[in-house]
Parts: sequence; structure tokens; C-alpha cells
Amino acid sequence: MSPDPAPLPASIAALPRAAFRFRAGDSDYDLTRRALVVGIVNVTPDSFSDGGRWRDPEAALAHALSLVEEGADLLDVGGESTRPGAAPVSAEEELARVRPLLERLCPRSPVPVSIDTVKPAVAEAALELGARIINDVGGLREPGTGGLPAMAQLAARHRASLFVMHMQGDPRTMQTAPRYGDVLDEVGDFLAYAAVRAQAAGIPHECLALDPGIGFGKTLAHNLALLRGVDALAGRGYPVLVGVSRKRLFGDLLGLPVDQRVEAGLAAAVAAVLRGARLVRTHDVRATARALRTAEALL
Ligand code: HH2
Repeated sequence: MSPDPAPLPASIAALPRAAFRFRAGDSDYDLTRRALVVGIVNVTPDSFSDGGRWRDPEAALAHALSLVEEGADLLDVGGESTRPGAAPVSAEEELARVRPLLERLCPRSPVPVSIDTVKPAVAEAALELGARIINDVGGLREPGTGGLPAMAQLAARHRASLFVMHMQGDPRTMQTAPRYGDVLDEVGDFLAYAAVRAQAAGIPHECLALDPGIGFGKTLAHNLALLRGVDALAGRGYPVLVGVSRKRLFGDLLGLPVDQRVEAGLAAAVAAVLRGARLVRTHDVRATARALRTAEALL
């Protein structure tokens, strides 16, 4: 039996209501008291922490479904690594990686599936296969028609939802010398403007989530400022998604290699959720779901 909910802490109660609702596919989530866990399934040869592990589509499918068992509310499928220094792949290659999994997963997934891509052609094929969310780590940079972003127009046409992430530069060069005036203001302004453009393209407010893009063209100081400022970002009036799972910031902070960053990622996820983040993208679904449910019970 769940304990009676306590009053919301002031940090969360003060945020706009619109930051606590998200819709994807047939699911309409009330995020007032619960954050969503987004399970990562990378079908890439070279992702920084799980590259090459799920290239066989049957193994990838079993992995994805096991993440749902562990508590994933959404699944995010990716076919191109965006780790610092990663070389881009063609749309054909990326699609050849994700298609076999999406064909198997979308018809039987009990939770909405998202496609992690910066390419409209890949996103469109994924939506046709049944994905319900586009995770655009390019921050809507591909132009569409009439000055509106291609990814937003595509999502609107397919009644899909959209994660919009901030990235400075591109994966090949983004960590060379990231520079900001006030990182929180700049990233927040960028995302709020992207959200307005997405809505102009026809995406309902509640089908959008904004992501500061931890590790994408950011130093350790930038990443920490963004995580500390999640409440300011949520104050823009959209649900905030954070992805910290196994990332380099924990290497910078604690000197740990990629296979020893789970605990640090849990602490960061919990801290971000207590500041108002409402979606957490992670490889470590079971541990993250347990950590978040515990933190939420104590709120
Ligand atoms: N991080 C990665 C990839 N996609 N999408 C969103 N919205 N937010 C993130 O923080 C984010 C993301 C990088 O992590 P991973 O998928 O594990 O690695 P790789 O890009 O090497 O495949």
C-alpha cells in the first residue's frame, strides 16, 4: 500500500502546472507526484557505455521489454552515438540499425517508444513503425517549410510527442571549448524558443518536454549549473527531461570510469527530480525507478 502523499515541497509546488503534464501516444501522465523513467536502448556499435551490446534485434527486444519490467515508463531507441567525438552516420545506416528493433518492439511495447535521432528521415520511418515520440538531441535545428522546424512538423503530422534537447555545436567538436555567458539563461532561452516554434508547427504544449542536454557542449561547471538550475528550467512551463546516466561529468567529478558511475547517476537523478525534473533518461532503469520512488515517498 502506498503511504498517503505529503504536501508537495515548496520548490515543486511553486512551479507552473504545465511542467507536470506530459502526453505520448495513448498515455496522459500526471507528473505532479511522480517522475517518469525513460529506459535507453542503443542499437549502435559505438555508444559510450553500451555500444555493441544490443545489435542483435532479438536481444535488443528482450532487453527493451526487460527495462519495462524494471520500471521504464518510456523507451528511447537510438541508432547513432552522440558521444563526444562520434562521427555521424548516414540516415540509411542509422535506419538499418533501428528498423529491426522498432518493427519488433513497437507493436508489443506496453509503453510509448521514442526514437533518438537528429534526422527527419529516420524519425519519419520510426513514427511509421509505431514510435510515439521524437527525441531530437539536435534541438530542432533541421529546417522544415515556412521557417518551422522539420522535426516539429513531422511530429505534428504524426500526432507524436517531442523531446527537445539543447546541444552547443555537434558531437564531433562540442567538447572542444564550450562557452556560455550565463549557461542557465542561454539554455533556457534556447529551449523555450524551440518549444514556441514546435507549438507553432502544431505540437500541443503537453506533448513537449525540454532537456538541457547534460554533456552536450558543456564543461563540468556548465553541467552542474544546469542540474542545480532545473527548477528555473521547469519554471519555463514545460516538463524537464534530464539524461545523466553514466556520463562523463561523473568521471570529471569523481574520477570514475564509465562502468562505475551508477551511484553518482542515481544521486544526480534524485537531486534533479527533487528540483522539478519530471523525466529521467537512464540505462539503469531498475535502480533509478527504486531511487525515485523512494525519494518521492519522502517528499
Ligand atoms: N544523452 C545521450 C543520447 N541521447 N537524449 C536526450 N534527450 N538527453 C540526453 O541527455 C541524451 C540523449 C547520450 O547518451 P547515450 O545514448 O548513452 O550514448 P550515445 O550517444 O553514445 O549512444
